[in-house]
Amino acid sequence: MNLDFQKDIDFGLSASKKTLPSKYFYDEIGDALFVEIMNMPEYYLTNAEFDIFKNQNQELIKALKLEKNNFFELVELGAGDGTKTKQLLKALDDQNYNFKYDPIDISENALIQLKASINKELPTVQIHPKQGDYFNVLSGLKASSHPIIVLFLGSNIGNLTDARAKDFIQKLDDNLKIGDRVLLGVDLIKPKSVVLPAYNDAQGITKRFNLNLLTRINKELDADFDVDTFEHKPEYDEEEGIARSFLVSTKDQNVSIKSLNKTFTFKKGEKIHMETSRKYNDLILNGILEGSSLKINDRLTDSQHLFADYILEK
Ligand code: AVI
Repeated sequence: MNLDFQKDIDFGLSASKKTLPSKYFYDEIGDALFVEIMNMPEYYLTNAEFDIFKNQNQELIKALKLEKNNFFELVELGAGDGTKTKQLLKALDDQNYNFKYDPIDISENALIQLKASINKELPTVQIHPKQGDYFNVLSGLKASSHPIIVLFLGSNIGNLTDARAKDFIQKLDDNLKIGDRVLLGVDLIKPKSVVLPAYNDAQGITKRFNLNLLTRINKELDADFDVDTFEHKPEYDEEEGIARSFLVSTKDQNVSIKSLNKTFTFKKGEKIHMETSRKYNDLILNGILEGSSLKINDRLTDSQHLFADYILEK
């Protein structure tokens, strides 16, 4: 039994405005649904960042100030399947840069698959996967004399509230030394007509992705959510630049969670806040970086200016 999961679900559903943490979307089914999301025509984020890695890898290398004769370590937080990163690794490898690649992930399985695919596609790249908490791994690297380049891609920082993103940056800052760099991928603020469909696709994959957390609670906490009685409703506030996903109860109902020994009441129309996806610009990012010693050095955007990879330096 995962006690954090139990505690977080209880806390979220007991709040006056119900909420569930989106970090729990990613069980085995959630991982597979997220792969489907990344392949949907409406979800522009993945293709846009891939475009930067594929078509501007030389510019990335320059902006990151990577030097051929100076060994460096590329540390990727939450590496996934590495599709984008492989473009950069290939460019570095082809040009004989001296580096190693350390993907960090909570999932041992994701790391095993990533190592196998890098060994096959880029056999001369040194890969050292590290399973565990990002900051535990980073603190272990702090003593190294060579530069650390942290990759945090995919607008994953966007799933944190601004307060949590600030905490995250602070912790990252604490675990880096002067001169280390961060490549931070963020989705840019843009019109609702582009953002909202990315979270409300025609095939209903994002809806299944959200509902899967209710199914996970049913399975892991012995609950009786009837997923057919919840509707998926994403919203996007263009001024703030924040997309939020909600599940809305279509009727008055009670849901019992046996492992908590509790029943939760839902009114017809009551919402559960499922996920925050913040979009960025320079001003917002500078606000998040305030108080840390990380500064924006550069930024690259895709050809349609949908997505940005910022280069930060400590
Ligand atoms: C992982 N993360 C950046 C995605 C996002 O865009 O917020 C998760 C996602 N949620 C719905 N679609 C994709």
